[in-house]
Amino acid sequence: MTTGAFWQEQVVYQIYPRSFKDSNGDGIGDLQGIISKLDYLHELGIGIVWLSPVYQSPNDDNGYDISNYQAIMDEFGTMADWEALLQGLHDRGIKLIMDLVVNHSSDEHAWFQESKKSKDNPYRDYYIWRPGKPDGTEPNNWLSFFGGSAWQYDEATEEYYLHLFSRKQPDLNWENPKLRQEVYDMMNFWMEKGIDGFRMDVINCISKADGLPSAGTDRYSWGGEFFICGPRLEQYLQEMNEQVLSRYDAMSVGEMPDVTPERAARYTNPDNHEVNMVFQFETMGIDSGEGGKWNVKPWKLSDLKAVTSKWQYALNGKGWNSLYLNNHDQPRMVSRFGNDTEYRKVSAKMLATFLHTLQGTPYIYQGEEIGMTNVKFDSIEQYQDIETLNFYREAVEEQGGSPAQAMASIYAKGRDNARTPMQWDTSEQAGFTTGEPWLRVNPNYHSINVAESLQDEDSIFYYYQKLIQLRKEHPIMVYGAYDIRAEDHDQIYAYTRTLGDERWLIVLNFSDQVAHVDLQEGASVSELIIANYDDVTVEPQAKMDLRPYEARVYKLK
Ligand code: TEU
Ligand code: CA
Repeated sequence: MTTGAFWQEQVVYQIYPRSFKDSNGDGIGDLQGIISKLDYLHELGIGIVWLSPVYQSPNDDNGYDISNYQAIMDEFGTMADWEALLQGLHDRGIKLIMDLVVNHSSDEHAWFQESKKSKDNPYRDYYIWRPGKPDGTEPNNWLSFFGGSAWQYDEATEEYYLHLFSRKQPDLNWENPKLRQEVYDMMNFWMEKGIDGFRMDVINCISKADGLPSAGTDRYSWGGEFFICGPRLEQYLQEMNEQVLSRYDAMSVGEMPDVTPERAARYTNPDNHEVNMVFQFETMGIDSGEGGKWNVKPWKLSDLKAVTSKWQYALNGKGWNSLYLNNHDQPRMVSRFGNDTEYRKVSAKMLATFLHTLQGTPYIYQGEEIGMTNVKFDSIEQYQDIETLNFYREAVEEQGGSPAQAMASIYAKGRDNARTPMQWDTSEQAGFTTGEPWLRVNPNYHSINVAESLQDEDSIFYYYQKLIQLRKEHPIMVYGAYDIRAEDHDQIYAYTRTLGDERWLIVLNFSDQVAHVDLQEGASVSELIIANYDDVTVEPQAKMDLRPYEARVYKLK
């Protein structure tokens, strides 16, 4: 195992540029907007920024459909603005990692424009083209992540191309060494500009099984077994590492839907030269029933414990975990795993305590540090996200499902929950823009906003600041081994961390009721490191009562 790397010791902050800060009143967040908030990020204490895509894009999927990997999206600014952003971050000692979206490009990328022209075009094999079945139907039955077939027929050459996401996101063909070289050259272009690494979008989908077999016999079916962690994934990751990452002090985090801890332990083991860490999706799945994310079911603390423990134990001493409970694709964590009404502040702090006291690297998604919540817009017209709109169309218009039920799923799981503009202050549009925002602001910005948080000594913001500071002072928070305690308790999540002779005890109440717990380690507490209620005393005792969403971190004798 590696120790002492910046990507282990620093906390990452994710910026979704479209929703962070608009500098010119067009309603769209931009690079100058981010630049105007660098002191804010510095005050929080984070050490790395992950910037969601800022490249040229027709925005079918808000920048995750890239038409030019080496140009900045006009709406966000210019390359000079981007360079100023990098400089501004580095001046403050903050590193920058860029989003690398190379499972697919936009259909408006020059490569695809060429590729679709003819079967013998030199760019044909940059993408995955196949003839239809003899009866004219799709080459296989795979479903797209965003609903419907993963294949699109193209009249010009009478073949289909594969798109695991939207029709405007054709999959790149990683079997083609020329394509791979283009990707590495592009990555080196950004590394040479001085960035500090990459977050790799759905990177475990780049290797598809030979022959692209159908999944079962249904008309359409989830084909993940044939493209999740496919046969040549590790070969490609090692090649990318060799060609790019190993040549710099670069960080890499691979987004990997459905990855198992066993595989992740391999991919993140430094001996294998693949990636530093992965984003796993198991935690994000604990409130989904049969059929996926839109089938919302209540999550259970026992599942959160089981999944977290599995990942903590599996990677300890072998690889490295990334720690997150929300991002631009997921609902707000305080609404999902905490309580966004009466106990919003205290539960947001409890969840933060959880993330920052596990082994791994914590990721903060913009607005998490002020406890931003999910949103409920009145009608589907007010939503912008392609995944959400496709789901609604399929569920209601195509399958005749109830609009109220579809909206309930969207309220719980829709990606726009996380994409409403950052809430800066109480001025109109939450201080995000002087114009009309591209997506409505959450009406609760009058009480939840950055200005308020910076004035309140007891705010969620200052609690995060303290956690981040503590992490810099105590290697045990970063590296200590995790061990679960009182495993069967249905309100309390307790665990220890151990590094050398040092031991900490973390006790978290995940419920809105007082919880009683008996922990043998409680008898040897010697110091309170941090707590989210302000009157906790340090009394060694095995029996403890924790108030709703209470969090305590103790040092043990
Ligand atoms: O997400 C990949 C991914 O797995 C998501 O589609 C996820 O299943 C879904 O959002 C859960 O609601 C990445 C990006 O983070 C996402 O924003 C992109 O839409 C997607 O890839 C395609 O690039
Ligand atoms: Ca703007």
